[in-house]
Amino acid sequence: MRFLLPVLAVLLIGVQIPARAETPDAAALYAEHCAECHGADRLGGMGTPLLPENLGRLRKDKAIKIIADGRPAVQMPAYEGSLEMDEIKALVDFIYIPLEAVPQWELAEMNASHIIHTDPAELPETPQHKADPLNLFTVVETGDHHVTILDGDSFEPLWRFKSRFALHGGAKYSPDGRFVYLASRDGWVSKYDLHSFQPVAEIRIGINTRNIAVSGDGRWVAAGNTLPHTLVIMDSKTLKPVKIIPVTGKDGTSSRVSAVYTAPPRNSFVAALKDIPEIWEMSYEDDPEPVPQGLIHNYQPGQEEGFFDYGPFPVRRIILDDYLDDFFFDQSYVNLIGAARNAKNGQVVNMRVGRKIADLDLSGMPHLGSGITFEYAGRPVMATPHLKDAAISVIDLKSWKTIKRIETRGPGFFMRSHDNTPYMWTDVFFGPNRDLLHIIDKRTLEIVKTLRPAPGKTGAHVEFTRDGKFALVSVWDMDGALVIYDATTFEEVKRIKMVKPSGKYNVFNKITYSSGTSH
Ligand code: DHE
Repeated sequence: MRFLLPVLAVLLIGVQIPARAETPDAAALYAEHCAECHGADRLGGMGTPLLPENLGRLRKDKAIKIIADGRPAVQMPAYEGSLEMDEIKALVDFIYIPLEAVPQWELAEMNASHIIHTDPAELPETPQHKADPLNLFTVVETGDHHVTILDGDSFEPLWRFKSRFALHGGAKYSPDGRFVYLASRDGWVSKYDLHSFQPVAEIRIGINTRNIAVSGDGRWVAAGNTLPHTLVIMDSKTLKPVKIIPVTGKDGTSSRVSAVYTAPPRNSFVAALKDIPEIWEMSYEDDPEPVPQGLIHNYQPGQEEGFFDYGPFPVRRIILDDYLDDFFFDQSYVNLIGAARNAKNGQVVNMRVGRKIADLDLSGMPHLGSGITFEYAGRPVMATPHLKDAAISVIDLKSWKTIKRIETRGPGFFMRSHDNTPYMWTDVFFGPNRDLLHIIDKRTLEIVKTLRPAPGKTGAHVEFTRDGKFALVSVWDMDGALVIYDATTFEEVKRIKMVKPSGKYNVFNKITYSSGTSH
């Protein structure tokens, strides 16, 4: 008993957890937990900007849930357990406070950032290296923000250079494959010469950027921003902006851009928008037809002003009943297949008639930017992984019905194939099996082989050589590698050390818009 009393006293004091007197210091919490990815100034970095202008459609209770549970699809960790609920709520209140002044990013700011590294007139006419210029790969190493240009025949790195911080999205090439354009999440667009391995030009066209596209005729580069809400068209030679298009709906709502792609047979750029249920198409023809902005039957003669958008790059709006997050075209570029992240269905929009023509059974957050198309049983089909389902959906591009859901060992991010291989490859990006890659036979839609390039490390993002004979895979780790497989025997042929390599892009496959690769 003599010993028990002090023990009891300690226990009693111990169980009285003092309530935190002070309210959480949201700014300090933000600096500690969020700034690294979302930017010290909340303007975005690896993660999206955290400003009321960008959180528009996200309710506060949903934001609380996201911080508590995390968002595995975007690699955001869960904070429940490491933060108290009042701290999470304070953080949410903090990110909804408008900045005193959101930095402007208009023509003046863009021009002030513009750099010409090499005068385009002084670039050599022919390649200054012996490699096949159309079988080069641009490999993005996100771990230390570098890019490696790899010879696709010898698999020897030819040039490694420091890139802008946090490149995201596919590398885009000029139609002849000579120049590569890269975009960073914080708005930098950079152009490099693959004949002489030197930078040509750079410009910061936004504070936070989604992605870029190069026109089918090679004359223009388009960028879609999330901050500010703009689409920017640049002259591809110098990257000088030629048009800034504010992204505003008919009711005045402004919107982030979800993605912009080029549609070569249509001579246009096409963009999906995150906060306005519209698709925008911008013709890059020399003398484009003016595009009506109102309902044609409301048109009164003499009402031209404000009723038509006159070129260059006039905006044709296709009105939808849902927002689109990401999309993908069929090989004809007539049909756009889109998905909204929260929606249960995908939707098919016919670009000729300018309206939705079908819904798709696509739950589980399909990652459509990674979709591929091929022939199955004499019919065109598409296949896409899902960020939240352990499955690949295969959809008939004529009937728009799902013909198979191929069960996988976990949700995947990327998928690839090539016209010269009967197989498609996909990763298992999330979950305990993230070190696996599946190889699926396009003729049977069955998994025929599962590879594990580096046990315990994410194996992801496949790309084929120009001839389709080899498949290159990233070991997505700081102590990572690029692993090259024989695409017929699935045997490893080479392993090159790299620092968290992410995407890799073969010049030929990209410029020919191969059905097995991203466009
Ligand atoms: Fe991506 C491409 C959207 C998170 C790596 N990603 C794309 C594209 C879009 C997109 C619209 C097509 C752009 C293009 O090529 O022109 N990505 C999104 C998201 O909405 C999402 C889920 C959330 C976000 O933060 O933006 C997202 N993406 C990621 C990542 O976390 C990844 C894995 C790592 C990273 O680098 O940020 C990632 N995304 C990639 C890669 C591509 C890509 C490697 C190019 C794929 C290709 O083969 O073309």
